[in-house]
Amino acid sequence: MAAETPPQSLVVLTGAGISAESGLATFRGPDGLWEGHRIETICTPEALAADRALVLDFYDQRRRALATVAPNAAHAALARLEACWPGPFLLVTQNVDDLHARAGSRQLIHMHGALRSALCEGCETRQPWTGDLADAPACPACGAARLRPDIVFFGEMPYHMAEIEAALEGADLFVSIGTSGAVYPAAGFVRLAAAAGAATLELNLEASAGSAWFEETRLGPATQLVPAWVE
Ligand code: BJW
Repeated sequence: MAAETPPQSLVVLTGAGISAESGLATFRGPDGLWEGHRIETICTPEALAADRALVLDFYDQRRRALATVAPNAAHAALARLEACWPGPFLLVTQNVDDLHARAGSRQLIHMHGALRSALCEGCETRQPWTGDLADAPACPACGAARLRPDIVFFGEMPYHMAEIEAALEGADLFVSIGTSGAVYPAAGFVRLAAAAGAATLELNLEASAGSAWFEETRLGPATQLVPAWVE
């Protein structure tokens, strides 16, 4: 009797490119500067300490912008894929928007944090947060310390790394969508997955810093490439 083939394990990584056609700016494209600042200079613990108002304003503006955008065909296709995928499935996003969840994705890790969440600088409690942080009261949990954006700054450890690395080590297929491959550790995921024996596919508008590591790269807008790959 032939042995049954086990269901394939899939890990998908997404970046800012998947939300670009929903109207959210990417970081390193032509519209990637915010009031003259690069993300590498705003998104650091040092910047928060030196100019707290600037950093809070940056994230307050982006949190408000979430109310004006909606998931696109690429987010929707990934949610459909998860619903019918027969094996282990994990969607890891570097994005701090909530468009994957609003499209229906559930096996989802926000490795760089979330705009609609606040982190206490004292007790490190996280709580859902939809308003501005610039004028937020002290942390409701400990009543003492200040709240900051629940965002992984440069030099800080991305969230859920052990779970992500375990999924990559067991993956049969790794797919990267709309990310430049400029920021680690996410930029190294393709090499971890390939070393574990996974097939690797990149879907991006243009060739990225990591393209050479993928077995296959398909170029085009995510709203076309992702539904075409999923169906
Ligand atoms: C489309 C499209 C369409 C457009 N359709 N596609 C030297 C060497 C190596 C590493 C380091 C180094 N010095 C420091 C480091 C580490 C550092 C790092 O990587 N720095 C680099 C700048 C070199 N990393 C860190 O500090 C991280 N922590 C860390 O490493 O901890 C230690 C550790 C050790 C061991 C294991 C684990 C950890 C933390 C990184 C935090 C990143 N934070 C940010 C901001 C927070 C979130 C936010 O404000 O939104 O995360 S930076 C920013 O870049 C954001 C993104 O998630 C991230 C990646 O950007 P992404 O998504 O790729 O966007 P873009 O704009 O770069 O690219 C968009 C792509 O889409 C492009 O390719 C377009 O072509 C494409 N596209 N339209 C399809 N319609």
